[in-house]
Amino acid sequence: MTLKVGVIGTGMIGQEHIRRLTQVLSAAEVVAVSDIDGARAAAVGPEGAKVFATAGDLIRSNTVEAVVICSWGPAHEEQLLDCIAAGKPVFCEKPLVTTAAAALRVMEAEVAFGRRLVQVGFMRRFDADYRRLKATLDAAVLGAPLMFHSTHRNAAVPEELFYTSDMPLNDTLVHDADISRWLLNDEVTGVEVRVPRRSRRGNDLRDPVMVLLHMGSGALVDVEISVNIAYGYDIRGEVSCEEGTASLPLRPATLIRDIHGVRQLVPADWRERFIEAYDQEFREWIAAAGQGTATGPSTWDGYAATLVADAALRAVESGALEPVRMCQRPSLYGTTLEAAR
Ligand code: NAD
Ligand code: ISE
Repeated sequence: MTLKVGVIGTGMIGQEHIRRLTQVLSAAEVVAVSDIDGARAAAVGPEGAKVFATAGDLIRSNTVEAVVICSWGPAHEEQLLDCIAAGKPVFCEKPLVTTAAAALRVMEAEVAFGRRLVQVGFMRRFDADYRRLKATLDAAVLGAPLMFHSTHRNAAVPEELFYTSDMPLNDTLVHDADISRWLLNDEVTGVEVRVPRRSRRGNDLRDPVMVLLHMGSGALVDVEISVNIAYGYDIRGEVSCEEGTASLPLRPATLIRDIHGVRQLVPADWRERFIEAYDQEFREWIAAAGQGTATGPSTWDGYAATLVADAALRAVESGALEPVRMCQRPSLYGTTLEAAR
């Protein structure tokens, strides 16, 4: 059976996911596209896909069985609520939404529906390196995790993207918040932010930032977010445990030897670094959506990351340790982090 998919938002990652769904993966077909820039949707939609004037029309169309949301974060809430009202499985790019109140509204709607429909685009959980790192930690051969060092460097902010000083904290940090919860089987309870000397390359942007996540177990996570590091997209992670450390390998592995010496290539951007992770993320989404449901990162996980982003924005202003207080986890999302996966 081929899953008939509608894609909302046909910008950078929308186009990337359309390519993936049409050229890389089987079992899915993009039958519809929509974007507030209708001309763009028409230009990048695959041949035969219907262009809908609004996201709501696409979601309610009988030809669409499942939806992929790649619009801007502030548009996600309304589109998610429409998908839940229509009872359609939906993959939503991160961030789930941009405020905790909006996350709660989406969670309430999904809980009232009674079945998981939403998968959030935290692709790191599908990356083979992160999965091996998690398997090592879960095997507990190194003892308890004490500290996680997470480095999140972007070469540059794409010129076409409207990127503000809040976005390293409410758009980029959400990946580190989610992967920390997932790797450590823990929740974030507080956030501190320190702002060092600014990079001249960022113009007026608050860049870089250093974030400290306090986890419920007492473990600490330090996160470097740089969004104008020039040399490439560099994602690193190392966990210090009681009896050893476990790290992500440097990626990709291509090693060049020439008259300048020996060097390793750094991926250009998220498209290159996580290409296999996005493929796997969609394989698993298609399988669950075909059954009328969702697995993987949930609305609860999106809510947790949104609370961390909110706390980080408060912390950058206050300079203090800002608490993260989560509501009680609905049973739809399991009782532990493991069960919710
Ligand atoms: P983009 O600006 O290139 O594309 C966004 C598109 O959405 C634009 O074409 C815009 O016209 C459209 N849009 C905006 N509001 C809309 C609405 N209400 N209805 C329909 N279309 C609408 O941005 P992007 O980089 O493609 O990012 C899109 C989303 O994907 C963001 O939430 C971003 O955080 C996320 N993202 C995730 C990753 C990842 O690694 N998982 C990487 C990049 C972007
Ligand atoms: C982008 O939206 C992503 O999600 C990328 O994974 C992240 O590295 C980048 O900083 C964001 O802007």
